[in-house]
Amino acid sequence: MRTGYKGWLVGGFAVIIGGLGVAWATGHGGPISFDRSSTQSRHAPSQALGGYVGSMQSGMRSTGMGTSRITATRLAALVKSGERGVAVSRATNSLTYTASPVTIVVLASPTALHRPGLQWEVDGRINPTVIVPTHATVTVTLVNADSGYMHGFEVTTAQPPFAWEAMRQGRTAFAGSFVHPLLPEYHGTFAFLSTTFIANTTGTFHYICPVPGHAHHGMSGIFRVQ
Ligand SMILES: [Cu+2]
Repeated sequence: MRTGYKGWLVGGFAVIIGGLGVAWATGHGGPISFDRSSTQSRHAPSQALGGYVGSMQSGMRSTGMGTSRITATRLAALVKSGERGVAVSRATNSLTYTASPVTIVVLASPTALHRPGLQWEVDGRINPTVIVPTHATVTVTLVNADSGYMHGFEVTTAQPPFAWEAMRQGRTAFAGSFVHPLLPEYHGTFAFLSTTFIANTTGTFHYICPVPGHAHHGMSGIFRVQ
């Protein structure tokens, strides 16, 4: 029993130290600059909660290398770059991309900027329907614009209504259509991370935040491949 207790204790300290390492690596992340080449990340599809946690943890370990931070000013420029090649419809609240590659900048819960939380903002629209052509190469840059909570990104096969643990309802729709949760706004800087995937299956999917409760409370939108 004593061995088990010690094992638990050592394990607990390892988790705490590991957590501090992540907090240091991300909270005090390097220079504030936007270098797209350094932000590419690919994650294996999360098949179940185990897969989700596994991919999130592997992502967290690489956070120090993969995550950068930008100021609100640079973020505005980044958002502008995501507005190229898209037809915005206010009537249907949709963004239609007709050519590959597709570049999308998604703001998670932008409470630190100007809007209420637990929703997505893409090209100035709230939770818009995103439409991309089949076989398009899609690069999504997730920016956590929330002042208090972590947010991730996933295009999932799950369909609404989304449960508390929405990430258990379906699978990651495409290899790589997942970004692990990023830390919130920190002293006026925003964590961001990109992923690139091929939208190789026609159909109606959804983009969600995989953090428990967030899709349930409104962080979701339609992602249509046609
Ligand atoms: Cu979230």
